[in-house]
Amino acid sequence: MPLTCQSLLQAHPAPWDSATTHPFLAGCQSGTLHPAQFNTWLVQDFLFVKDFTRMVGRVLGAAPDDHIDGLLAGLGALKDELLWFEAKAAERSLNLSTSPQLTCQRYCEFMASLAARPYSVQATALWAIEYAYNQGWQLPGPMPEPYTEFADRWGNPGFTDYVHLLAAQADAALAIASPEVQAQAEAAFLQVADLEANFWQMAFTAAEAAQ
Ligand code: HMH
Repeated sequence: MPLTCQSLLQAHPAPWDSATTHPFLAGCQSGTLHPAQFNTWLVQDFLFVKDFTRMVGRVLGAAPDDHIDGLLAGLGALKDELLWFEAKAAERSLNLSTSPQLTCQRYCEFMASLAARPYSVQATALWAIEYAYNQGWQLPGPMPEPYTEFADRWGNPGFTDYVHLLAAQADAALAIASPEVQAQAEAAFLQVADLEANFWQMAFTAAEAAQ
């Protein structure tokens, strides 16, 4: 039985739950999150998305012909997303010319390291990174203002379709991967889960200290 995105989720429910449910997201939903916590996330996630865009560019470079179209669409959406982050930061008078925190830096280093991995490992990590936000922002239920547009960005039906496409592409690549490479893909999935949990925690606590 080849590894699939679905089998990864079934094999590792606890790490995936930690990646996609966090007091940060619950706090957005209940209105108890402090603006400093949200703003920390916003700035750090902008820095993350810049490096994530570079990663998707590298995944595209390694992709088979029939995956190019979907990845190009993803890159087009990331162009809009970066501009949107800049607009959101400007509304909140946040300075985006700042350094990544250690947790953000570690995530970016992981994404850079994927370049040395086979395409199926890269495709699995890409799916996991996008699915984490697709689920995370939707699981708490409808988000009140000012968070509605943030939840919609990663929860909207078009983005959900894109995540399904990424899963299908990862599954296709995993189906022809060796057991050794499948084991690397599983490890990458677990790393993404861990890095996601840490990213929420970074925003949740770093800003608390700054109150
Ligand atoms: C930390 N993970 C993080 N930020 C994002 N914007 C995404 C995933 C997008 O899917």
